[in-house]
Amino acid sequence: MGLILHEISASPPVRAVKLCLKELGLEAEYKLCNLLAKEQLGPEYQKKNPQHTVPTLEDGDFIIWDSHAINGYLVSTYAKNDSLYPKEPKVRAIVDQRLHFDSGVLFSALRNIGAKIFFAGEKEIREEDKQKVREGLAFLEKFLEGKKFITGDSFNIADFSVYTTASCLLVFVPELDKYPNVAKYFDTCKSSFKGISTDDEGLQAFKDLFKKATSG
Ligand SMILES: N[C@@H](CCC(=O)N[C@@H](CS)C(=O)NCC(=O)O)C(=O)O
Repeated sequence: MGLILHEISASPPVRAVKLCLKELGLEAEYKLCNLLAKEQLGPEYQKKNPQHTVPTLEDGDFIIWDSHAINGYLVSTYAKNDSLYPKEPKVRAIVDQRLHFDSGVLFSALRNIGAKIFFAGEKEIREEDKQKVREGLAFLEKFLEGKKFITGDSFNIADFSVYTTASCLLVFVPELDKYPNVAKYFDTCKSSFKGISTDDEGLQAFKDLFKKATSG
C-alpha cells in the first residue's frame, strides 16, 4: 500500500513534507483537505487526526501527523542514508533543536497571524503579532551566521521546516532586506532542494490566499 498525504498546497508544514518526499524520491497520493471549507473538522478526518491539522500521512495502517514527526519517520523508514536526519546523538540534537525552534517559535508566530487573517476575517496584521515574527526572524538570522544551512554545510529536515515557515513569515512581514543571512539562505535552499518547483507553487498559493484575505 502506498503513502497518502492529506494536504493543502499553501500550508508551510505540508510544503516541508513534500520537500522531504521529493528529496527521498518517494511518491505519495495527495488528498486535498480544504481548510477554508473546514474539511479538517469532519468526523472522518478527525478519526485519523484528532488534532485536525494538515499534513497527515498514512502509510498503510500507520497514521502520523505533524510535519516534523512525519519527516523524521520518512527518513528513518525510507532513506538510503541518515543525512536528512542524522543518527549521531549530538548532531541529531541540533537538528531537533531547530525543528522545535520551527514549531515553537517560527510556526507559532505564523499560525497566530494565520488564524486571524484567514479564519477570523481580520484585514490587517496586528503590530504585536508582527513583532513576534521579527523576533523569530532575528533568531534565525543569528543561527545562520557563518552557515550555509540551518545546522551547517548540508541540509536536513530542519531546513525543510524552517525554509517553508520563514518564507511565509516574510509574506506577512516583507522585510527580507533586514535579514541578509536569511536572504542568502533562501537562495541556497532554492538552488539545493529537489522539490523546489512544487514548493514554489505552494508558496505562491499562500501569497494568493493572503492577498485575497487582506484585499477589499
Ligand atoms: N505542528 C504542525 C502544525 C500543523 C498546522 O497547524 N497546520 C495548519 C495549516 S498550516 C492546520 O492544519 N490548521 C487547521 C486546524 O488547525 O484546524 C505541523 O508541523 O504539521
